[in-house]
Amino acid sequence: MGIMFTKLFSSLFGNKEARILVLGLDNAGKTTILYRLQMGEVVSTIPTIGFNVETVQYNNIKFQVWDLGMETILKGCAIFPYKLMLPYWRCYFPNTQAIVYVVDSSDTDRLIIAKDEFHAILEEEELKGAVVLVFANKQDLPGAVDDAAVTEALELHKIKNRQWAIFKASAIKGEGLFEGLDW
Ligand SMILES: Nc1nc2c(ncn2[C@@H]2O[C@H](COP(=O)(O)OP(=O)(O)OP(=O)(O)O)[C@@H](O)[C@H]2O)c(=O)[nH]1
Ligand SMILES: [Mg+2]
Repeated sequence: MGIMFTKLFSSLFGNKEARILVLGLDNAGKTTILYRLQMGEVVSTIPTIGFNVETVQYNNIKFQVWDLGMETILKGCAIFPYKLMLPYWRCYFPNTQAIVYVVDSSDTDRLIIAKDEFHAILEEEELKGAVVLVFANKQDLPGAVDDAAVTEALELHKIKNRQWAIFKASAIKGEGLFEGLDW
């Protein structure tokens, strides 16, 4: 009876929950996006060591957002650190409904690394069911490429059997982020 009531209450008041992983190369803007969504303001960030987890309430959905600072330990390493770090983060992957992949659209030299690591993440067994939202972030910077260029660089059209979308964003200006969450 209690469970029935909780379910009825949730369906009436739309108390849904979603677990989201925010991933991307170091310096992409993951932590800035997390706090922009949570507090509606820009916080000054330092490279994340470990992870940040926050709850963001939006449109009757409670998003539990995990911002994994995957790169920090091996930053500057010439090999692909994400792939090395994946085994350490796997315990956070189960029950993830969405992956938010953040790209620094002005860091064009590293788009190829961003692509490689993105596809490595998509291969993860526990993340096979998660939808993918890509933020082509830092659109406010002069050298930033647009969403079409990021789509091509990340080879998003190769994604099979899951929903994906890409949005232009500027975490600093607060643009594009809620459009992504709406999706
Ligand atoms: N111009 C501009 N700068 C941004 C934007 N988003 C983030 N930044 C800046 O980029 C830098 C890195 O942002 P973070 O949010 O710390 O990046 P991160 O992805 O969490 O990095 P790690 O924790 O190292 O993995 C900071 O100086 C931010 O202020 C943006 O949309 N535009
Ligand atoms: Mg961070």
